[in-house]
Amino acid sequence: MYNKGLKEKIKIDLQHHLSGHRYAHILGVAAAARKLAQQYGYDADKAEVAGLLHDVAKQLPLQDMQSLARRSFGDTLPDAIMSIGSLLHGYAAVTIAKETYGLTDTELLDSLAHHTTGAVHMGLLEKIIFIADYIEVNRDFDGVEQLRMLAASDLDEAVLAGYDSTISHLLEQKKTIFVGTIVNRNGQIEYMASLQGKA
Ligand code: DGI
Ligand code: FE
Ligand code: FE
Repeated sequence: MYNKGLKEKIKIDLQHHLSGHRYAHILGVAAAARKLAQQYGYDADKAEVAGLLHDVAKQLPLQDMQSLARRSFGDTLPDAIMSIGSLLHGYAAVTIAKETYGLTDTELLDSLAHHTTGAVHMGLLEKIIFIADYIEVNRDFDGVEQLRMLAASDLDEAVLAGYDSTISHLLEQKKTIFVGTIVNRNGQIEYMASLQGKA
């Protein structure tokens, strides 16, 4: 299923549709996702395919993203997501994964949908793609080295640090913060506290 033929086909399509910069980022995310999957015990080929597809819709016009997202999610997405390409591209990627590559696995599709804003309860592949997006080799922001180390030692701490990094960045830039991002960060903190309770 998640074999070399599929990966090569996706890569050729990406090269046709995306800038060199975005393509390099995607290859970085796919490699980082593969490595995290090996470390945390997930199907590495599936994680690599999710990495390859996470930003497949990133450079489409907003209207195209909207119609793609509607085909998978109908009218269920908040306006705040439907109206901003930077928040919508993961949901649009779900439809491309399904319609162009015949992928139906829920964990994979969820990891595409939620890679930008996370989700209240993320599964392992969702966390892997969420974090791979920050730590891939081409990323160069303050704190990226720390996040790489955290990802290697504790995936849940890294997820929380990922939310914090995005929120800090948005605060600094005086940008709107999608309320769901805050809700999802709260969910991660509550999940981590529940693990502590069980320890
Ligand atoms: O697609 P990438 O650039 O690889 O990364 P991404 O999908 O994680 O994030 C895309 C952009 O979305 C990034 O510039 C930060 C922005 N973003 C993430 N969360 C929020 C947000 N923008 C707003 N306005 N609100 C958010 O909550
Ligand atoms: Fe993205
Ligand atoms: Fe990305």
